[in-house]
Formats: sequence, structure tokens, C-alpha cells
Amino acid sequence: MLTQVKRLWELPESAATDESVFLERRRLCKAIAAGPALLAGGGAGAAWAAAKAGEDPTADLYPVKRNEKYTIEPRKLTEEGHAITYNNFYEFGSHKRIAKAAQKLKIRPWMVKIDGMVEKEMTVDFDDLIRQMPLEERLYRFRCVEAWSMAVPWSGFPMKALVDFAKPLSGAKYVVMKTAEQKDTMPGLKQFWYPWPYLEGLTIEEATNELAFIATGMYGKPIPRQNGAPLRLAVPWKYGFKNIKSLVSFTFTDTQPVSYWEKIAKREYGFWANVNPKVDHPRWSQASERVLGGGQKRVPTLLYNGYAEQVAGLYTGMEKKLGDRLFR
Ligand SMILES: Nc1nc2c(c(=O)[nH]1)N[C@H]1C(S)=C(S)[C@@H](COP(=O)(O)O)O[C@H]1N2
Ligand SMILES: [Mo]
Repeated sequence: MLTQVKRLWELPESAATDESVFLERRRLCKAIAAGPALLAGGGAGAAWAAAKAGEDPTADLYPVKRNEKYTIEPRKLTEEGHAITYNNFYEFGSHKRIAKAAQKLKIRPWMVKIDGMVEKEMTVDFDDLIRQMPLEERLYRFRCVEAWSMAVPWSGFPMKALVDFAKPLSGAKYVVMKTAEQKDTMPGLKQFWYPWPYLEGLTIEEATNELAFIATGMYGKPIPRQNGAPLRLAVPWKYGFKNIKSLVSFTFTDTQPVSYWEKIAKREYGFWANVNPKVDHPRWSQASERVLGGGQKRVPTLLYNGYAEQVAGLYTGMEKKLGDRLFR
């Protein structure tokens, strides 16, 4: 059993397979109807993703105004076609090409539970919630623990707005988030050895840091299913796996949760998971990354993925106790 789990979480397609190889393979595959879009490379898959967006009851909200404060230098914006066809979403399969399978995800009605240490527990309809939140667009870098990266325009709202809305009690120290479990649409859930549901957590200080963002849109439209519709976390100074998708609950607690990947392989994927080029993953270097759409070329990884100015202060005084655990 353990060996089987180990093989499965060794992220088979990870650093080894270039997403342009996928696009190329798909382009050559006659069975795929979207031919012309695929030839454009970046446009791959965009046709059906956009069609779905048209049916979305929040479509009228987009595009939202960009907050110019967040810039992605030295990176460039990733072409939409790459960002929406090269994904990690284990509920739909433990490889990168889940975009098509993820179209089965049922995203309405979508209820969001706010519970635990809050003034009043509640369940809100996402379509009501989003209309009470201050929407904006932000360009963010994104760095997966597997050493590939992208830079995308998220639309959504600061997580602080959600925390304020939730009114946590003063004793709450963490917020725990969970992904939907849809047995009928998510074939990955049959892989019972994974600790479903996908779960992540942040300290309240992290969740209310200006950078912590709840993304509801991408590229000026509602977020596609494969990227975590209808709402997902965007914490750009942390590795990609902290950016939990398709959220159904926010639970406030005084106890540090054990996150999904931490349950699977604690030594490799910790609670903090802050990006640091100097702290290697036990099985590979984190010093550099491969940029989606950029072939095999690698660029240096930045401390806190380039966001030290905003977030380094969250961790002062913790290095002594946590050491490298802050960075994996
Ligand atoms: N529910 C859920 N959230 C998830 C994952 C997942 O498998 N399931 N994968 C994570 C990982 S490892 C990464 S790199 C990002 C990928 O986000 P993207 O597909 O939008 O690029 O989602 C994160 N959130
Ligand atoms: Mo990842």
C-alpha cells in the first residue's frame, strides 16, 4: 500500500513533461475538434472554456478593474491556453491534463460554509457572497512545488474581506479550507488512499495579509472549472499546492490543521510551504523553475516568489523554531 501511494504522489508528469508537448500531442490528435485554436498554441482549449463562462450567473461581473499595485516582473503573463490546460487537480486525475474531465464539475448551486470559531456560523450562496465582495483584478506569479511556474491575471477579492465578513472570535488562529467532494463528477475520489477532501489552512495573519486573495475569475472571465471554479485560493508567496481549489468551507479554529499533502508526505509538503530557492525539495532542487510556455528554459526562483516585501514580516522570529519547515 505504502509503495503504491508513494508511486502515485511522485507527480508523474511533473517537471519532466513540457506543457507544449501536450499541446503538440493534442494538436496532432485528430479526435480533438478545436483544431484551429490549438494551432495558435496559447488558444488551446479556450474555445470550450469561454463557452462555459457564458452560462455563468456571475459572467456580468467581469472584467473587473485591475489593481495596478501587483506586478509580475521579471515574469511575463502566461498565455491563457497554457494556464487553463496544464493543471493540477487530483480530484480529476493525478496528471496535468484534467481540463476536459473537469468540465463535469457541477458549479451551481454552490454553497459556502463559514463555521467554527466565528460569531455566527452560516452557509452562503456563492452568487450572493461574490456580490458583497470588493472585486478587482491582480496579476500574480504562481510557483508550483514541482518547479514550474506561470503568471496569471486573477479576478476576485482579498481574503481579508471574507475574514471580516466571517467575524472570527478573538481566539481563532487558523482558517481551514476544503474543496468540494463530488463523487459523481470527480473520478479521483475513487482513489481512496488519498485523504479527501483536499484541505488547506492559513494562519489568520496570513489570511488577512494583503496578498492572500480569493480568485473567482481568470483572464477577465469567471474562473474555469479546471482552475478551481467557482472560487479558489491564491497565495502567490507559497507553493502551488496551498492554492486550494473549488472551496466549499472556511472553518476558523485555534488548532493548526494537517493539510492534504502534509498527510500524504509530511517531509516533502509542509503546512507553511513558502517559496524559497535555497531550501530544496527532498527529491529536487528549488533553485530555478520552468516557465509555462517557455520550453525547457529555466529562470531563478525568488525568495517568497518575489513577495518578500509583503510577507517576510509574517515569519520574523519563527525561523529559529521552524527552520526549513517554513519553506516546504
Ligand atoms: N482541490 C485541489 N486543489 C488544488 C490541487 C488539487 O489537486 N486539488 N492542486 C494544487 C496544486 S499542486 C497546484 S500547482 C495548483 C494548480 O493550479 P492550476 O491548475 O490553476 O494551475 O492547484 C492546487 N490546488
Ligand atoms: Mo503544485
